[in-house]
Amino acid sequence: MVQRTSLLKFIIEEQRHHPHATGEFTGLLTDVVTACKKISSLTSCGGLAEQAMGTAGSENVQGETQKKLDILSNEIFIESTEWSGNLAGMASEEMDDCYPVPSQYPRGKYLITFDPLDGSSNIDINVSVGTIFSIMVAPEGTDTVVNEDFLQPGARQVCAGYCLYGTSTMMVLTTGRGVNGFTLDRSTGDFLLTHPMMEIPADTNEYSINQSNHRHWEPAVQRYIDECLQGADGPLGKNYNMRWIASMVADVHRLLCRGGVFMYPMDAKLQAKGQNGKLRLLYEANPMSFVVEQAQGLASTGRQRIMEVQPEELHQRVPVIMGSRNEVERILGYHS
Ligand code: AHM
Ligand code: MG
Repeated sequence: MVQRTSLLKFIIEEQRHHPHATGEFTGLLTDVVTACKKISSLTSCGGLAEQAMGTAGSENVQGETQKKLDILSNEIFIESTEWSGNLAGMASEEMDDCYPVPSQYPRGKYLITFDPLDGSSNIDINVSVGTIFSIMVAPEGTDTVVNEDFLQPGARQVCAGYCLYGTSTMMVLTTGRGVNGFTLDRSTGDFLLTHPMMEIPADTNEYSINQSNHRHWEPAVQRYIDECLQGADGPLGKNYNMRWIASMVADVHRLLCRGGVFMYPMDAKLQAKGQNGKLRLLYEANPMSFVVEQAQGLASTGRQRIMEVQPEELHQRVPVIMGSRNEVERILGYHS
């Protein structure tokens, strides 16, 4: 039988590369893993968990309808991570403001931002969803955490990753030393290393975009997709394939496994609503950019490296273009 490294063993071995590590980070990551296992168990019940299905009758701060599972997953994430003394505070797509760790618990040095259940429009139809998270260090000298403490560029993340609730449950993460993927073994409850040092091929012939927004896109994106559609007869000289799951975790996971470009670019429809993109910088774009860059890919707004964007507010949105290096470079060339 193949002997696979467990995620816990992997994290502890990683810790040994940092001689001054106190174990706080390892503790935090262990709590994140627990949260994701619980959310995995909940989402896999599907229609059997009737009390968890459907809309919650509320909207988040961004005016989007919240599903009951969005709120339950958010609660699970908080309960699993707030108590152990590793965190100073958290911020979530599903909460208006940040959540400082309650005073009855010791305060740690880390901050975490997360989207507890990304792609939740897919819940009711039994299609893959996921959790995305990003860990950074709280600014020194802060007592009670405030929203401004989270406004750090993605380049300052110390760890980021996602958990994909698909045909199998997978945790994929980076601490800045490559990207590793672990699959949940349901018989033991362990995540085991199945995808070591994931690398995105530099070239691809697969793209992922909500093509129904074509008429609203900027000319650079329209040009690129039009050229893909021309296939071998057009300037790109090869045939392309298109995939759109409408679940960022699943769409980005695919490009991590076999290459591709994922885009949620700026468009006139979003602009008319006063939005600078669809996806959120702190909960979606930054963590996924860290993972993609660590797997040799690129992640950009079209005009700037996503991880260099200075966040100005907690729920800020950005255009996202990420994936196979050569293809993303081509699209960036069209923007300039
Ligand atoms: P969510 O965080 O509310 O689930 O929204 C983010 C999701 C992404 O997972 C996905 O890429 C995108 O929204 C899908 O958008 P669309 O509905 O335009 O296809
Ligand atoms: Mg989301």
